[in-house]
Amino acid sequence: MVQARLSTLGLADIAAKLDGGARLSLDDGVRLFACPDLHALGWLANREREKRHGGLTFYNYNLRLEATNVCVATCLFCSFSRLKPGDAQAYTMTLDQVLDKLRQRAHQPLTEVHVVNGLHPDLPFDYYLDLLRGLKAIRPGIHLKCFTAVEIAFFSELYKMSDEEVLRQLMAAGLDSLPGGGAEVFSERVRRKICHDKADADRYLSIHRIAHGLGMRSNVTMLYGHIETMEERVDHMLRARALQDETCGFQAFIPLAFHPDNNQMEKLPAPSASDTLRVHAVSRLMLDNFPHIKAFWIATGVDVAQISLWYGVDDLDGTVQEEKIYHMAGARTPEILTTQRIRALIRNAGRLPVERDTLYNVVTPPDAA
Ligand code: V47
Repeated sequence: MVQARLSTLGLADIAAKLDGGARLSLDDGVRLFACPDLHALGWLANREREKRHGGLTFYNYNLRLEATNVCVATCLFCSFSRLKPGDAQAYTMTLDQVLDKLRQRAHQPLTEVHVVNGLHPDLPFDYYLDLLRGLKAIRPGIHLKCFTAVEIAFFSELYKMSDEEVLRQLMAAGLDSLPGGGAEVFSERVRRKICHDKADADRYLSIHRIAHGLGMRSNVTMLYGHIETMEERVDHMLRARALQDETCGFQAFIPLAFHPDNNQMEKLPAPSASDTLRVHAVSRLMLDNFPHIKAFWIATGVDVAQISLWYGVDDLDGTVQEEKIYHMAGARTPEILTTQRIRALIRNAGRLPVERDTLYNVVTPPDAA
């Protein structure tokens, strides 16, 4: 029956390509975005998801830390950054304040700390090295997923080192992997308009390439639902797919829904739930070499994240806690989801919850309580 619907929709050739394990093209991706039958699209994406993971759905026990929101970049979509250290609401935590966030959670079986910061013009490199060393000293086994490629590029310029040298020094201090932030939309047209004064797409991808070469894993994000075209979304996915062909270092692709409150793009509406489901589904279909498609529940909303588990998504990020970037941009999602709640929402969607660590080793299998 779905096959007949796909034929009526003019997508039989794409379904046949997927059946045969062939790759989808830019044109295929644009046609998928234009498909009015969201459920047919979800059916295709779910088939790809189940080929890789069956019903398994991954999450982790993590903590988000944002040590400073002082940032010299002027991204129009950002509600988090404050340009100058003296601005109202600008903050920079002392190292002890950052480390206390982890110390206070001694009772939590955390496996990951995810750190993202503004581009602070005045902090010494030692601040970041000491932050990594301090976090590892408190919890030697914890995985540190810290600093977007945009932050790495900024460090290279500020501290006058190559990107590789910056990464090597951070790794020696405890860095384990890179998060996917800062990718926005790779299109030069979009970047010129919404984030002209930070690392461009080539630099972002080059830093991930170097990180993979040094043995680290990373993620890629895509900020959608603002001024980008459907072609630009698919082009973004294809650039990520091309680097993955080279390095196999990416773990998850993470579409991020634009949140319009308290920023310079606040006249734009937030993306709809159907657009969110469509973006995740098309990501699963285009990114044949990415193991995981993640719905960041803070950004999608908990209910849509739950539904997305039938639209290509197999990962929900984690407990999160302390997130500021989305909550300052109007997110109404909770500040934390307990692991019990994540497991229940996965089960209630008819899927099997698996607690993973950052590298997708199983921590708690589906049949645990
Ligand atoms: O790069 C900023 C985005 C990103 C807004 O790697 C906004 O596992 C929507 O990258 N509306 C940072 N988005 C968060 C991020 C991330 C999240 C979850 C998991 C991982 C991972 C990475 O947040 C930024 C930017 O694209 N962002 N402002 C906004 N108003």
